[in-house]
Amino acid sequence: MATPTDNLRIKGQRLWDSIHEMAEIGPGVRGGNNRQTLTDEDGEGRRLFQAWCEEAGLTVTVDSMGTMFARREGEDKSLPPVMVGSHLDTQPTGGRYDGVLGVLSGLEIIRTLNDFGIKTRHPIEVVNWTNEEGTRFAPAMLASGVFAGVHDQAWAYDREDAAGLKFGDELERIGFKGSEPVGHRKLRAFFELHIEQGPILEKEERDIGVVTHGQGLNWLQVTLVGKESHTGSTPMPMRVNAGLGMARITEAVDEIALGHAPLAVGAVGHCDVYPNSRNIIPGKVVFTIDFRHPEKEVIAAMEAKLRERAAKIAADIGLEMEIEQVGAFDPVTFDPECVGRVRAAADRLGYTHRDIVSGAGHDACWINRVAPTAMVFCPCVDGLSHNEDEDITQEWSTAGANVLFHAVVETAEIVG
Ligand code: HGY
Ligand code: MN
Ligand code: MN
Repeated sequence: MATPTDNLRIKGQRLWDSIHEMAEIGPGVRGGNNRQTLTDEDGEGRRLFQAWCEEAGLTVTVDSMGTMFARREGEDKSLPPVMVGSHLDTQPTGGRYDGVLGVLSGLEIIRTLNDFGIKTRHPIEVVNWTNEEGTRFAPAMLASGVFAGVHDQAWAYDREDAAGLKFGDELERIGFKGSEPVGHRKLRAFFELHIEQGPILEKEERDIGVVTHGQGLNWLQVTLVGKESHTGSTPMPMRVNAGLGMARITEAVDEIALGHAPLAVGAVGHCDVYPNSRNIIPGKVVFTIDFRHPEKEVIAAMEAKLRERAAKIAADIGLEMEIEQVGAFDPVTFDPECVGRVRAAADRLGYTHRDIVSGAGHDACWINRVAPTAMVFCPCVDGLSHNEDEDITQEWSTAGANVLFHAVVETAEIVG
């Protein structure tokens, strides 16, 4: 059914310019970004986003987890807003588009509505969720998790980074500890545009991914304690090498994931070795395992197998072992009505598309618990992300933002 806005498009060049202006804040060492959550660079990026929102006539509020909501009033102020956004924080060696594309596409929707003087019945709010990445402060999607009632705010405030700094203190330090209670806002729906962070769309030459589901995630932190001693003079049979334990468990993670091919994935991405000296056998290691799969039962089976194999590896070497879950969420099924709007918009606008399951976690995965939620994916070059070489084309960003625009505006209901 034709609608008055069918021929409306966002301004792709304006979006592209904003993305690359944001990318100048917290530059990486190879052309990407290092704008980790609650750092000075994150604060600078937030202030630039706030300035742009205010230039576009939006009212910006900040909640007590630092999440930013930039509101365009609806004709009926009493209606719950349609929210659209993602995250501005990046990995330490992150790309320029992971998260940023989704936040600034939300702003581009507002800019386009302003250009044409279009009003909507529901208010629209552009959102920047705090600490999506979960690198500096585990777990990932921390603020959207508190918003969805999954995490307790006091627990979140106590999360510490590698230097022992607390989340709550750092939020205050950068000036984004807002007064609004978290999760206080009821919403009509939430939409998030994100790069796929995988190879499927580019390989199949599709413009758009219609995200129907998100796979589940399980982060297990393993601590192994052995005995520090001289790497030169300690006879091999006398060693209690925590580093060896980590190496064997890392191999086991790979085997367990491959044992559930083709969809299961597993890796160790973070590790701290103590005392981390060239000529001391590691007395202690702390490392994190990341298991993911679209089915909850398989994630549980991988964890059980890991615990069994790790216990044997530790016993064989004589290591003490502790395994703690530091992050997890079940597989997600997004809202069929919102997903249908994304698919219909891609069709109407003439973009090639396919349904897809998200391999990465997103704020949308938590918000789906408290409001109808859907995601739009655009391709990324070689499926690469969480790497400074992450890259997309302007056409892909424009197509994704156009589909997002139509899904959001249709849900917010144009007036007049
Ligand atoms: O880990 C994730 O999937 C997300 O990038 N934080
Ligand atoms: Mn992301
Ligand atoms: Mn990411």
